[in-house]
Amino acid sequence: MTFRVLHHNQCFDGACSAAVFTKFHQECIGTASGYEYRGLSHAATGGISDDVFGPGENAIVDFKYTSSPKLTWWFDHHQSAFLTEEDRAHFVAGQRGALGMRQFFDPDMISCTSFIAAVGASRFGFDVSGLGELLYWADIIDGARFDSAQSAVEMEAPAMKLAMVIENADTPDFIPRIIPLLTDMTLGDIMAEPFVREKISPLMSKHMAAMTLIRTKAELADGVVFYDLLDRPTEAISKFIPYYYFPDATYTVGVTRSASRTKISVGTNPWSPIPHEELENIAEICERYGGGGHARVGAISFGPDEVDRARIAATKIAAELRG
Ligand SMILES: [Mn+2]
Repeated sequence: MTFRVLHHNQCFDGACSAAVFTKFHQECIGTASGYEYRGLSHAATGGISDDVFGPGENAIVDFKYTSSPKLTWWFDHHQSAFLTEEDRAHFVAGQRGALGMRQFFDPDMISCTSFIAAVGASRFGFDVSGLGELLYWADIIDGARFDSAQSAVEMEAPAMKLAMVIENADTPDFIPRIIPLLTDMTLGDIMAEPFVREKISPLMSKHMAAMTLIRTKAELADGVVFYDLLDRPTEAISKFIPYYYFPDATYTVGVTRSASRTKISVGTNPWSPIPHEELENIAEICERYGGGGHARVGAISFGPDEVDRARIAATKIAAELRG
């Protein structure tokens, strides 16, 4: 039966997680006749609907837990993986039985991709020797471990351009087409595929426009860059642009909207000299407003018509981080 792999949508680590999970499952478990992919996005309403699951086995990778009995495999590394304490308790209870070898959670892993590879290798004898480039870049990109704001924003490496193309995927068949290539080809060769290559130059132009927008609209005060782009719909803006123009900033709070949602993005400057233990926990702040994420970056989604609510919340979060 076809195995459905549900992955964090429009996310480089989500796509790489789906690819590495598939290779792992094929080589170490081998019970599926084929694999299909579907992206999951954070909705303002929060939960995962049972409609997303297929009739056979289902895995969720790099995305929230759900107590649905349709979920068989699960890998996540997000601090906010459990929507409720009931979900967490359900996961913990499952760990004592057979699901302990099917469902895995470790918020200390940099990327879900390297988490799947590590669990596969240590518990199932998965051979990860051909996955070096993919695991390296999943950690760099998902962990925001770039050498500099310049390398993150100027995007010279093929992995960076591929991540941009995945983050901006505009049709539901695009990421499922890329996933099987990720464990089969080098990232440079995937970039050269015509269906991928044609996406790059329009996105690079938008990226340049986003840079101009942040340069002109963002303001730095007391270590926090704030930008409000609610006057126009904008597509995904690289979270590193603020630090390219404001290298002395510690945090960024930005509020943007698209046709489907209004979004607050909160981040920490990855190149900040401030020791980690002195930084605010961004996931905790976002959770208070109904969002989530990691210790260093997080987000809160609102409905497309909740512009005022989002603006007020963003202003409060910026004030909190400044204080
Ligand atoms: Mn991830």
